[in-house]
Amino acid sequence: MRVKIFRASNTTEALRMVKEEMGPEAVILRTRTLERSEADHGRPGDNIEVTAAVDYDLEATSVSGSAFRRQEELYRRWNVLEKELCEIKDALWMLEAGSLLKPELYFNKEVKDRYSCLRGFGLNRSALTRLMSRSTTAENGAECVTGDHDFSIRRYLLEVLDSIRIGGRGGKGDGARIVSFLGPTGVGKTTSMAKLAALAAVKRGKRVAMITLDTFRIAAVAQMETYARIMSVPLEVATTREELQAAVSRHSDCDAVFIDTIGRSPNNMEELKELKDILSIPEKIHHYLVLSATTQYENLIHAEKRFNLLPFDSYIFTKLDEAEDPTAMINFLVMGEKPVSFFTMGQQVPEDIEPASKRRLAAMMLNRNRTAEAEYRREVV
Ligand SMILES: Nc1nc2c(ncn2[C@@H]2O[C@H](COP(=O)(O)OP(=O)(O)OP(=O)(O)O)[C@@H](O)[C@H]2O)c(=O)[nH]1
Ligand SMILES: [Mg+2]
Repeated sequence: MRVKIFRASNTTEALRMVKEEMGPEAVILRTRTLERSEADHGRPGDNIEVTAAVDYDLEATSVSGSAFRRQEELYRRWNVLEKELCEIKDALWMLEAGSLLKPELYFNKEVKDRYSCLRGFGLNRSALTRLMSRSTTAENGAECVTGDHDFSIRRYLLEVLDSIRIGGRGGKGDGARIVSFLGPTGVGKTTSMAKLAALAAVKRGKRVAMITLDTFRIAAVAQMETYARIMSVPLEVATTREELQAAVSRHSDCDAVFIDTIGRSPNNMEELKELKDILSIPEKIHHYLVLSATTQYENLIHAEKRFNLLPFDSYIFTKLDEAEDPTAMINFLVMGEKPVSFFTMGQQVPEDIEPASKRRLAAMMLNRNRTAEAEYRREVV
């Protein structure tokens, strides 16, 4: 007989796991609800335990007395290992939580659940510290333990989304009149600008003008001229502050003026200062910092720090379609001080852009969470 213990958040799920692993012949020996102290050692939310067994065909498998004893020994060792793993997990938790939490909260089930759920979303240490430092029901002396895994995920997901600012499209109505697109090289500044300019000119019938400061990259002006021709909007080229000022003045009757800038390395402070100087005209410009969702977290933080020299007003995140894992962007937005205005998710102009939304972020995070959960199940079950 082979005996195995399954744990899940509800009986149906546990029975499904039994059937999947041991087949329809499996017999249920015991079903019980775990004590909270026992459930603490397992996955968050798993509080139902089912013990199941299947009979061996003794002849077919030739399980002799000694083989059976060997198997028993293996189960015994497995149980010891499982116990030790739980102890190691607890020790790690204490180590991790030590710098984040008050000691009296280490053993609080809600705090522990919240922490592992947030970590399951891929939040890094900085983002976790920021979120965990907010007060919880546990800190207020109450516990909110429902045992419903999905409920907890939704609850903590909302908490992450609450910490991200959306908007900052440069004012009321259609937003700021003059906007610029700043950022590292190749992130999608020109394409994002073309998308927004096309939406304003073609879809909303606004009077639009485009100005490019990018005479550096070969074919940059030609790229802009093509967009301008398709949209039937005027295009100006400026390389100095005076030329930019003159171009902006020539289009003072436009509803929207879009300024494309040269991609700059965040490491080159000289070039960034030069860009700041060109953009320092008296008219108010809403500066978008354009960043790619495929960029690593540390590089996003670095770019933000350097481009804040301008300073910029809000973010546009591009290439969501290429980012297999959104966590760098999510961590960045949790830590970010500015709001996120737009997401782009493809190369098509103007289709592949949308106002940033918590709904999109939630979908990306849940998708990541589901993938991680599926991998976890494949490994553990
Ligand atoms: N997959 C995908 N590609 C994008 C997206 N946005 C832009 N691109 C592509 O990224 C490449 C670079 O886009 P550009 O708009 O030229 O980038 P840029 O920031 O203006 O580049 P520089 O001016 O050279 O600094 C192009 O091939 C775009 O089609 C997006 O949301 N998804
Ligand atoms: Mg460009």
